[in-house]
Amino acid sequence: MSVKLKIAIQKSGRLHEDSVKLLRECGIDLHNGWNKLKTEASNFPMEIYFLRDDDIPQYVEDRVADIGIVGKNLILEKEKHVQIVEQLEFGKCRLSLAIPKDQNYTSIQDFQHKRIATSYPHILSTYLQQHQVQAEIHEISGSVEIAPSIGLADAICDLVDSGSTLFMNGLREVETILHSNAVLISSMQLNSEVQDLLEQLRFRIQAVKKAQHNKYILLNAPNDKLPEIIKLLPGMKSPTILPLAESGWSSVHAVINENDFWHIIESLKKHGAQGILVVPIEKMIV
Ligand code: PRT
Ligand code: ZN
Repeated sequence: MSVKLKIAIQKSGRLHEDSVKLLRECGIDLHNGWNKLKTEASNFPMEIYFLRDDDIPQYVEDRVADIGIVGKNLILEKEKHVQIVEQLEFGKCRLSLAIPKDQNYTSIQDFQHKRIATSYPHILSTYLQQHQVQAEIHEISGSVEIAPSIGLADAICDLVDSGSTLFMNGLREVETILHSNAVLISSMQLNSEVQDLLEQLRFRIQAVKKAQHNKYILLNAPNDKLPEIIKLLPGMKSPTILPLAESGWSSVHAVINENDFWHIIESLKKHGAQGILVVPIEKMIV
């Protein structure tokens, strides 16, 4: 039987769609298996398990799955024997402490001897210990945000994204404990054939991530301005310069990072660039 890379992803929920999208962007074809618990890729030796996110770290630790995609928050909370092999660009959120919005707040010491409801007791107690705060932690598995209004707790520690859940429940965020995102995790030991497949997948993920951070740019420039324009454009090695049909003009092609994007575009215009086109990159292999 040929070796397959077994990956566990969330069956439904916040990470499901982005996990599937990432596999697709990596050229892995998973059609006709969405409602099952398990499917196979048609063009990569991969088996995909659809699970509750909470179960994924254990499955990977037990090597039922070789790898998985989950929130970093879950990995830090569950402390399973697995390793993070790739940081992913989705599932971004933070784990924060929040209190009723009309209460004063000065510092973390305000939590001394308070009752805090959370689904993250391990991360929270470590954080409180680091700050020498003694508090009563109430572990609850869901709807943490209603705990203060029903008298179960004085404060909560929960995941926050837009902040609207806190707002709607009359709470305000006062401390951020950690920033989280989805991660690719792997069992501690994979046999060498499976490890090779994982490296192939990681290579593709890195190409997708790099492409998302870069844009392909095309512009026209008068030849006498080329030296200055080239200085502004790093490209992958250096920019490509092609002559235009109109004499004295060239077309310049380059790759620029999104962080420098607007700054570079403004400088290019100042230096005489015209007809600037910016195109997304699908994959980028350097
Ligand atoms: O069914 P299953 O057990 O698989 O899913 P789940 O319901 O346990 O998890 P799910 O799908 O809610 O979240 C999966 C992962 O997504 C989490 O472990 C995080 O890594 C990540 N993530 C990103 C979030 C959020 N953003 C998020 N906003 N997880 C939960 N939330 C919740 C939060 O708990 C709160 O209730 O959304 C609410 C806050 O959102 P805002 O936008 O109102 O601030
Ligand atoms: Zn869950």
